[in-house]
Amino acid sequence: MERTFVMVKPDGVQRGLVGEILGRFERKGYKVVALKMLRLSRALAEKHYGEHRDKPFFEGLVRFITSGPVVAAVLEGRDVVTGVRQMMGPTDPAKAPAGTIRGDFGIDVGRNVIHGSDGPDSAAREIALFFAPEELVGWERTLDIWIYE
Ligand code: DAT
Ligand code: MG
Repeated sequence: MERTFVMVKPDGVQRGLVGEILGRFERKGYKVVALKMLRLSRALAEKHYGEHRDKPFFEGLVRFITSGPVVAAVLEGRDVVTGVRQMMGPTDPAKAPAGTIRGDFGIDVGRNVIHGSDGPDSAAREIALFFAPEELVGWERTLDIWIYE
């Protein structure tokens, strides 16, 4: 089983979309194994978005992501990294198909409501950045026989 990191961004929290977004992942069949609300420090935001340090949008991105609380989660499931990215849709909501989270709830690329790791390596890095090992809860879900053959 694979794990990924997702984060409802400050716009998603302010707009009351936390339940809707996490609910989509739950209904898909992914299992929540860690969950918390926090407000990112500038240091954590700069680390999280380190790959974008030299982009023109970096400063605005850091200011936005630290502007209010976020809800961070770790999801577990088969091929969950790819599956979550598909459910999120492309970075720019204008290009995101209806039915995806960004397509359904976003308009502007700078307000695209959700973050999700883009690969297994970034998933491992981001999970470790946001959660201590003891915050990751391994649990048996009796429902799994109805989700996985
Ligand atoms: P994603 O969040 O789909 O992984 P990314 O890693 O390329 O996309 O960029 C991180 C975030 O930065 C993205 O969610 C929104 C913001 N961003 C990306 N490209 C941008 C742009 N051209 N203008 C403004 N913000 C941008
Ligand atoms: Mg990214």
